[in-house]
Amino acid sequence: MPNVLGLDSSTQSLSAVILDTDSGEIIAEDSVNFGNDLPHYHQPHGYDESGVNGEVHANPLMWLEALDLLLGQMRESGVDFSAVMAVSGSGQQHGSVYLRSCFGEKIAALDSAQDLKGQLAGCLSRESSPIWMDSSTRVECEEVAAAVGGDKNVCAKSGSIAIERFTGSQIRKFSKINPRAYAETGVIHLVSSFLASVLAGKNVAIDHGDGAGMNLMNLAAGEWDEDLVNATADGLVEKLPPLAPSATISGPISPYFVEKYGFSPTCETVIWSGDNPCSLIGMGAASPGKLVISLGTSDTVFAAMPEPRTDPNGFGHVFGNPAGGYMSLICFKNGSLAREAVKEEFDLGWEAFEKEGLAATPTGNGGLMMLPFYEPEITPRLDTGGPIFSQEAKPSAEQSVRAVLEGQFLNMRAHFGWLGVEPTRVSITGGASANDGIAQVIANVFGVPVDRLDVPGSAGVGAGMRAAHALGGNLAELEAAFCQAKEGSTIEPEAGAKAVYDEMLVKFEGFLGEQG
Ligand code: XUL
Repeated sequence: MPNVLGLDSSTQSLSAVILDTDSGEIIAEDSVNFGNDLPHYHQPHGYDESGVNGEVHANPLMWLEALDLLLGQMRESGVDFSAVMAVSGSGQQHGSVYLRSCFGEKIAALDSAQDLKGQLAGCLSRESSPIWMDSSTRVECEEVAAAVGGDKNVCAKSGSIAIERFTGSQIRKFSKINPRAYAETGVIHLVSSFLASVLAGKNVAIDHGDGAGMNLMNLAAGEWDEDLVNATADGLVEKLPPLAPSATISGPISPYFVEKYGFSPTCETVIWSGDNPCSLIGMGAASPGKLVISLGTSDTVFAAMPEPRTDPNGFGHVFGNPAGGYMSLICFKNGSLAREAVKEEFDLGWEAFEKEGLAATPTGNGGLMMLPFYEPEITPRLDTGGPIFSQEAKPSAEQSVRAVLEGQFLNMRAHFGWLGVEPTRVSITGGASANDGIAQVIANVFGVPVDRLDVPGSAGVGAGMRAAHALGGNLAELEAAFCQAKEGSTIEPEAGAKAVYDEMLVKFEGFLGEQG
């Protein structure tokens, strides 16, 4: 089996991994950080920080320049792209790129003596791209929902209620504030399909994984939903690329990359997906049964779903699973944000969150509970104005550490039931996943073993695995090769702990309910 390249265009960086599917090894890895390596865009964290009223945009030319820079620096360091048989990628979800009709012709005839940015800058009909952090479209969400009979209908059709960061409301806003530029737009791509098109040298499809994050795709049909598209903006259907299954091969890589970086002219391009669908693959969780918890600034919970279901409360999302079927994604805003707030309040180190630190307090914290919502939470949608405790006396530092962790993972348990997934294992990823104490609380709250995988950047690895899968590779074999638990890293639940949390969950749900 061949070498495959997985790219990951995330909020802050563009990274690449080359997987040798014979040996099961990652043979090359590299990354470009937008803030450090491309400082002239003045977007130190990958987006313009001067946006007002919740607007968060990024410069799409920065993503193009990053692609040239990354491939160039890999080639210089001796990477042989001629051995790569297929390439796919992962993009931060929801972000959109607005292009004139000439984009298709331009990417079909790129000159390898010039760069991507210079040749494609003139194709942008909107200079900046709204990204997933943008929350400026409350009004447009309400308008779209009202036009199709309410959020219940939006959710039943698209897998999510109308969400500010999702692409549909962002497109609607653009069509309202700049109708002329909207009219000049020939094609609207996601970050994923934009970069996939550049690699393929032609406009390619949006996959069902990322397409589901737009509030425009009919989840059951895997096609654009006429009602949602019409409710979003005039003439939108002609501007949307087609939708296709994630394992779609879009043809050989554009000559630009052959001439400039030494790719083989027979290297296949596979359409890209969103970072969460790619992570599902990269975490070895493509089949139902495994729950993945990603511990980041926000925490996310995702899992393959045995059947399509939507969250009756409207907090969770359903996307296409790149391996076929569906996946869920639930996002909790107060992730490391809340853990760090406790750490800072008591001037603690991370060892306070390790097993030894947690040993100072009992499982269940003697009944003390915390709603760990330092910032307004989105699951559930609740603004408590800061954390709330179930007792009046001020908790100690040790009690607060346990309370924030138990509160976070009980809140996850309280909100993932609609998936219909009874997890037999939980895999954790993200910065805080290395912490044994945090992993132990997760194992105890869910009552199942917790694995830490040996995957450096699950979205990029998942993109590479998707490329191999599209070429005919066996996904189970790819998972066995690339998604193994790190040796000695599995944490088993402690005896009796699950029973404590089963009882506590009922009280926690009541406590949540009291907040209205
Ligand atoms: C998911 C979401 C984020 C982005 C981050 O709905 O908004 O996870 O995909 O890259």
